[in-house]
Amino acid sequence: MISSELLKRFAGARRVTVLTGAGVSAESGVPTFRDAQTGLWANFKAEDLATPRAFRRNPRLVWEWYEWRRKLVAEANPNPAHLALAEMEPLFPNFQLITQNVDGLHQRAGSRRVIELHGSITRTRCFDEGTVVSSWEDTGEVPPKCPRCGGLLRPDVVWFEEPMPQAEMGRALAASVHCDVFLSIGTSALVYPAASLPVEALRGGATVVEINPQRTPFTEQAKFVLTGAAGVVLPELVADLKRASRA
Ligand code: BV8
Repeated sequence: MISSELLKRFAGARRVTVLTGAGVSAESGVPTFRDAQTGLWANFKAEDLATPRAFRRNPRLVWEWYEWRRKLVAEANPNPAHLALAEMEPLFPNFQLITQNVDGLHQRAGSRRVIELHGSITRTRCFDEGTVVSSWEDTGEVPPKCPRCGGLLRPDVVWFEEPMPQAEMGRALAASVHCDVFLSIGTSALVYPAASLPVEALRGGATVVEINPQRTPFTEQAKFVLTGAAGVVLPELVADLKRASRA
């Protein structure tokens, strides 16, 4: 049940900012980074594969890991959490969704105002040029080569120890510092600088809400903690918000 106190904070809110993590895609069957890797990836940790060093050391292994994830995501569907966030967007004059996820499921659920802090595995770029490549000749080489410069292709994501995309980070920071309500959903709050956004929202005076079945390092700083799965809590929250807006 969403508390009347929290619904009151939403009632007075014009600017709502949401940060999502891998937990929002968990109910779509996309494993989170905290989940142990399965199958042939069981012996690898995500943090050890999602780095430029790993790619330089073994480009084929890293490329094949992303191919496996790309297929998983292509077969996945947005779940009630993604759909509820898409329904929440038009309820507020100024709504901004910031995601750490690279699966593109928010956009497929209908969310339009999405900042992808860590890029997207639905896009591929040249490791050397840094520019996105939309098609390439399948010569059977793994990873495939850039059609322009012959460099290796890589997923268009931000790896650990790679700098954040400046524009996206700037917009995410502004949307976090200047908002009335900030929702931190399905994130372990362990990866920086994304994990600093809820703290920036607190500093900016926002009502900060955490939605997660588990506690995180941020839980005790949150003003409201909704303990549960995003796919259960968010549809209930959006139904209450819609009911309140009709009252
Ligand atoms: C940067 C894309 C600076 C790739 C990702 C040394 C040098 C430089 C930087 C560092 C360094 N040492 C540490 C750092 C900082 C580093 C970092 O934070 N490391 C961590 C490991 C400590 N950060 C970086 O490197 C960042 N860059 O700092 O740049 C710089 C400047 C100049 C030059 C060089 C560097 C870049 C970080 C981006 C990494 N890329 N993703 C890919 O996806 O393959 S991060 C990746 O992991 C995800 O995107 C996500 O952000 C993160 C996982 O976090 P979560 O999303 O929170 O998911 P997680 O699995 O952790 O948790 C799931 C949660 O869901 C849990 O809480 C669970 O309870 C909950 N849950 C489960 N089910 C549900 C649920 N919740 C709701 N409903 C459910 N049903």
